[in-house]
Amino acid sequence: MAPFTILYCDDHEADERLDDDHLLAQIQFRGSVVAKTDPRRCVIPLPELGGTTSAEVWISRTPVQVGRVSGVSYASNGDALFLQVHSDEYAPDALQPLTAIAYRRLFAVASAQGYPHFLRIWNYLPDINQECGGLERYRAFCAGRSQVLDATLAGVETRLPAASALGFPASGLHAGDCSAEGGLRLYALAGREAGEQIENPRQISAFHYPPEYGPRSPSFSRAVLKHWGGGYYHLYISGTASVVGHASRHSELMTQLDETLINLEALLAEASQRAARPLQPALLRVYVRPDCASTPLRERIAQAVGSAVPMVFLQADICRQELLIEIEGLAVSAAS
Ligand code: 3EB
Repeated sequence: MAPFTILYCDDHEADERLDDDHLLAQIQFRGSVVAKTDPRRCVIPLPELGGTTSAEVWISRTPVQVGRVSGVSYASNGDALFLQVHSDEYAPDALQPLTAIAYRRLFAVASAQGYPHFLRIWNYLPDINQECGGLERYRAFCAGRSQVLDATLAGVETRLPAASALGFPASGLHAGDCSAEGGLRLYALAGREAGEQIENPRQISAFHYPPEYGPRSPSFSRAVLKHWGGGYYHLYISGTASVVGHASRHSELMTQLDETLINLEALLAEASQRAARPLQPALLRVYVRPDCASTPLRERIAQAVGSAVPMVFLQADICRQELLIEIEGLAVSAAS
């Protein structure tokens, strides 16, 4: 068996799960502040489409130990480490050094805990598309991230974790301001041994994007295939959008969705070949820009992946202005 499984549940169940020492992590999607703090609980300030409030929970096979050091909260179960860091932004035009510091802390804590291999990192930041100090904030974030990953990962282009990077509007923002609210929120999964980096044959690797997308290209892999032993595989799928080669394709939501689904299918085929067994989507997280309706999206995605795959729809700003939708998720081998 894999050392943990991932599922979606409602708010109430998520609260109750905090009493369980087999809870490895819990990701809550919501705007409001949550009273209970717990190293395993991570709040992502993205509202769900349709007003429901769900959470993602990682359930461990064995009991979990938790801790907090250097501003990083973590939980581990002997095979996998969950960790998170939230950095306030005192100066919104200093996102690059702030990102670099957050990444250094994550890597230091993961290594000290004995889980030096990052499999998957989630990144959330306010006003991701806003220009600040002459550079779009997403691009400043990418610069800080690559600075640390290039220095930390030996053979960086074959060892990159899967990732997502999404934005949310900062509250109390005045028109034209760069915001200092909300802060940078990262959470991650690390392992004792490395996973296998997977790239998408339809897409240029993000770390090879040409300079028109920013001074430092985005340091992430399209997916990471992790063999947890005994034929059990997890495929951690990065945020996948309507990008072919390095270019964004289509201006309409539904056509972007179709292209995204083709990208996901190609990625799954590539990973299944590497694993020498079929990998099936187990759950999907769909990010859409605000004001998009989820119903036609849900139907179309269910057509492609099957109606049994749980999905959560979140409002978010995608890291390229023109992209309207991005899908990430977990795929597993038959009996994980
Ligand atoms: C793309 O394909 C879309 O910077 O970590 C997707 C997933 C995207 C992760 C990141 C960016 C990131 O380039 C954007």
